[in-house]
Amino acid sequence: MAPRKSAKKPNVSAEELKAYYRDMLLIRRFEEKAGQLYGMGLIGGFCHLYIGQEAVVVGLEAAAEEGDKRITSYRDHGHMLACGMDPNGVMAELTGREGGYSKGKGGSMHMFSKEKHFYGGHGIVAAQVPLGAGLAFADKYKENGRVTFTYFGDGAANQGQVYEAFNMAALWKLPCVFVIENNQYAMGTSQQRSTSSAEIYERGKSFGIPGEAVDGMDVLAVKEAGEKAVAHCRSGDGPYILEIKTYRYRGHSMSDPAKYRTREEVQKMRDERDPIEQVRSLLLTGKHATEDDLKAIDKEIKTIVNESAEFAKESPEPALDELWTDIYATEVPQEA
Ligand SMILES: Cc1ncc(C[n+]2csc(CCOP(=O)(O)OP(=O)(O)O)c2C)c(N)n1
Ligand SMILES: [Mg+2]
Repeated sequence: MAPRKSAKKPNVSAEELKAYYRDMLLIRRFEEKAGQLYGMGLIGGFCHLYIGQEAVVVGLEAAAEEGDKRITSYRDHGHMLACGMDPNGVMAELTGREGGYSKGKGGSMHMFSKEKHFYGGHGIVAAQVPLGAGLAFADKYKENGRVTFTYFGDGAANQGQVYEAFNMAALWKLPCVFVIENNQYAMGTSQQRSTSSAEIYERGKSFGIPGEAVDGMDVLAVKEAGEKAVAHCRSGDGPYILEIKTYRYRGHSMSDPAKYRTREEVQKMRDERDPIEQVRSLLLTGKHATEDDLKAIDKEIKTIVNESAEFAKESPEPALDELWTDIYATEVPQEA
């Protein structure tokens, strides 16, 4: 089945469209700044950028309601910004500072926000999938009507624990939207080289889990599919799979020169499918916004991102005695 696309004349207000433009631009500019800070040696450890995939989280957040949960992999900055976490706290965690979401002790892959119902940030491929099913189990148990978005990649979709989670989620009718962010690569391995089926969402069929493929460069298509998935889960019908076909413009992580694909392939995607440009064009051609309106949004985003970088540079390093907090051990050992 061809991936879901949005209608030619989408039924969405100018305010909504502008909000999606703004939210995607925030992620794009934030990630560009993170890339710069990494290059300057201010960010250590792993750093996986989300540039190119912005429409996935922004579209799905548009379909979410207050109290819904989200959990994802290490490529997590976009998810945090899209659910409303503070850019200052995210950037300061990247630079390993006290003002970061994990007090500078977690870094790029390990941030959480109970307030925004964001459950991480997980470095082990697919490990978040059973955890997401567990979050959905808790909500079902509490009968609170909440839904969990469990994000994972095309590479992660080949992990065994995904199918154990599918089985339990289907059996217990858990309110979980399994979101496969198919960006076509798992590190340097393309989907064609690693994955037996072209349509990964179809694997849900053997568990009785419905699903569909979605054009992940089209934020309105993602929102529409997200609304369908959420309604399914909320009505008590169990999990739903969204395979969102997207693309990452940068390497797997900051240390990946991406020699496994051509520059032309990336450039073509940027030129022809960019999710932010698509919304920009909808706004202008539909006369929902003027060039000046968009410039004002660009300026606002630039200010937020610059401020987050300043905060992330100025926030102090964590104090040494913080090494003993937020860990399982409750007592400081007497002898090291
Ligand atoms: C269990 C496990 N195996 C291998 C790795 C190394 N690894 C990190 S990311 C990755 C590729 C995952 O690709 P995908 O799920 O498509 O996510 P993407 O990076 O494209 O977002 C691999 C193999 C790991 N972190 N955990
Ligand atoms: Mg991938």
